[in-house]
Amino acid sequence: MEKTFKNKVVRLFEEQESLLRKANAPKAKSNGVFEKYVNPVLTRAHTPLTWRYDFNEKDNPMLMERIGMNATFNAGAIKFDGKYVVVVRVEGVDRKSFFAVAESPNGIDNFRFWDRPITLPQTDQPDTNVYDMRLTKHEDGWIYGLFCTERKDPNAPKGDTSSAVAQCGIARTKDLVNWERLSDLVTYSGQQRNVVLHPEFVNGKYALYTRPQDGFIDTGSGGGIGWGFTDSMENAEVKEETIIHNKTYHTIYEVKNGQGPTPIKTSKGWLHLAHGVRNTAAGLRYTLYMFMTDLADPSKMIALPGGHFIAPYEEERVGDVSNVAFANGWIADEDGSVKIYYASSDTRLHVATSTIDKLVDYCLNTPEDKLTSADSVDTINAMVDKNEEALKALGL
Ligand code: M1P
Repeated sequence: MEKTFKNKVVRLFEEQESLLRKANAPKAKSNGVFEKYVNPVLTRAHTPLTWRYDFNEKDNPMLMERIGMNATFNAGAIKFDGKYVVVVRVEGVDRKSFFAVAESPNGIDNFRFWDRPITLPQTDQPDTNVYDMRLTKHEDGWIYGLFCTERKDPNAPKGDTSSAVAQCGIARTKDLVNWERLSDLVTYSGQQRNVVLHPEFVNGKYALYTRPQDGFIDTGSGGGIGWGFTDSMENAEVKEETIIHNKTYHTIYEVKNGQGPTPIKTSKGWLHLAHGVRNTAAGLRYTLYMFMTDLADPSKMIALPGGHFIAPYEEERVGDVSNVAFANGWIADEDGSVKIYYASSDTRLHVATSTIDKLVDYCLNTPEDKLTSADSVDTINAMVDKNEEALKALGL
């Protein structure tokens, strides 16, 4: 084909189209709890070419990318108009994250970004960076997006150009296109990240999962998953936070933890997905864990399976921030299937599939972490004892 400018443009679109239409398939091996998939569902190569290239031949005769995209990760998720919709944290090469909607007909592949990123209205204190939106379809009729808004620390000493303050930004929408920005959440903790709105009123109030922290990276005396109430989402204020799941020595949530997506209601309790962080000689390791809380009191823990649920393995372990699995979105369908959108190493977005029945069974029947090696060995031995009988009964 003649290498005219137009031909080169056509080729770019064709190449991207074949990526966008690529079918996904479950990985060959599963632990029986969930299936991971062969391909990530969104990478930086999936971002629209019209965001990145100037297709005016006069202005860009060598057809070079003008606005680079670095990563597509940590996505909120919702079923909307029959489609699987994710609100993705897209990070440009300028390090700024922003939100963009992508949709898929089946939630597994064929994800396609909408034409433009979300235009997020500002408060009177403009955000420097925004990320990790949790979507909650609340019983008040709005879809809320709670996210982290990051700004330079006004109290940083002169010359300190990296200290930041994280707080919870709030926006709401009915169509995922037009967003109304509300005031940032007020709490009486130093900083907040990983704040999530519970989907139902609790005692007539809006209920929020919080993550109080003293500093931007170090949570200091904070770090657990908190719980608090606000009378209204306009000028939301949580006066008191109660920690419902604390960070704990020698666990996968030793350094900090945070609520993932909006919990899912089941007949046996609320299913929660969260992330836990531990330290290693190679830096922090982020994995995902699950727990269940009481139907009538969503702050009351009723099951806490030990260890991680999803961890970054194989190629997932490497990326901009290696050794990270993070999730702030999942979708439960009416047939009981669940799609979990998790990101690996702050770089790309994946899906894992399971069912409500499996996740409830996982939460209720996985042994707890009893916090010592000796107890872990006892737990394994109890399983071996039980299996001697079970395998005999199977004639094996
Ligand atoms: O880089 C890993 C994650 O770090 C932060 O999570 P947390 O608030 O628990 O420390 C967030 O910036 C998150 O986006 C990121 O994936």
